[in-house]
Amino acid sequence: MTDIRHDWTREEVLALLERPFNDLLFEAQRIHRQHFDPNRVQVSTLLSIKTGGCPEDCGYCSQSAHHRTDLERERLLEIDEVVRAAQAARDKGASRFCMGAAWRSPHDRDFEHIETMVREVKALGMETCMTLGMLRPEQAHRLKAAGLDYYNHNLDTSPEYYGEVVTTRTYQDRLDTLSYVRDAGIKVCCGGILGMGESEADRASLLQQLANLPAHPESVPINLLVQVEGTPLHGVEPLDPLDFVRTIAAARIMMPASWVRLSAGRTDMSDELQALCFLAGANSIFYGERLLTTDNPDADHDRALFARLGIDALQ
Ligand code: SAM
Ligand code: DTB
Ligand code: SF4
Repeated sequence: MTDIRHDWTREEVLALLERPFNDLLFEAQRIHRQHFDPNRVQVSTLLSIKTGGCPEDCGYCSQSAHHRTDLERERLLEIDEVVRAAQAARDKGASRFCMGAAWRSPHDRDFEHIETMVREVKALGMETCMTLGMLRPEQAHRLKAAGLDYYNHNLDTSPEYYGEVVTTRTYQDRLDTLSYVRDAGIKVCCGGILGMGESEADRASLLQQLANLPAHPESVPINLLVQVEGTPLHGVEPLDPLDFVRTIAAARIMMPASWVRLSAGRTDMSDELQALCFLAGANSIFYGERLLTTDNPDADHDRALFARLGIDALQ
């Protein structure tokens, strides 16, 4: 078994990212097989429970009130709307339901409502995940008590590039919430976005941050930027797809026991590119036609892709 390390240096990560492609993928797949069944992929379905009007200024996001996008702002969904969406996702084969809100942080007045959502989705026999922005320690404890399995909170990019993308919060704010979530005993889902105009050194630095956290996030979403018209990052130079695959492979090598999620951006990827991502060690995806506010591949297409690749969805 490979060691679980928390002492990666920038040079080591850069050296990984720069290895000959075949060596890097071979090593990632070798390590993948020590920890996981290579032909099984976990599938989660997302739902935006509160859309748009967010006070944060994240340069990639359709939901920021700072940018002029086409998005309609919506109220917090009712419990029965969420439960119906979760049921539909479960019936289509998703085993985890991830609920996202366009908040800087949740208001205490909404908290009982949020707790009820967690309880009711759990009662359907699904795993639950939420992403609600920054939390205080007692809010993390309340979510744990309600039965929340995962909390998603991304570092998104390197500490060095962060200020180019978001100015309304700091990297340390993100790290603080991650520690409250971990300390409350909730599993951590934490990753980033590639293709935001960052350098290879930034990708190395993001991976170093993730792997050197006190515990590796149980789930590591690697998103490819979905370019949304009206956001500051619309029109940024696209990333070389092979560099996306390299980053997945390095994440697999550095966090060998974590679920690495091939996240946003799949509608811009060929089936063959996605197959390379699975070979590089990605073993979870978002499943269903919608991410939060943007499109995801059709469920039928994903089922056909899994069948072509001999992949089973994990139940
Ligand atoms: N407001 C909360 C927060 O930021 O933590 C939760 C929702 S936010 C939409 C969740 C994550 O979605 C972000 O951290 C970011 O990684 C990802 N995301 C948002 N817009 C994206 C885009 N256009 N392309 C790729 N990933 C995106
Ligand atoms: C994550 O890393 N990616 C998901 C989930 N965590 C919440 C969100 C992707 C959002 C893509 C853009 C949108 O649909 O608004
Ligand atoms: Fe708000 Fe989250 Fe979008 Fe940032 S990523 S603008 S915090 S919804």
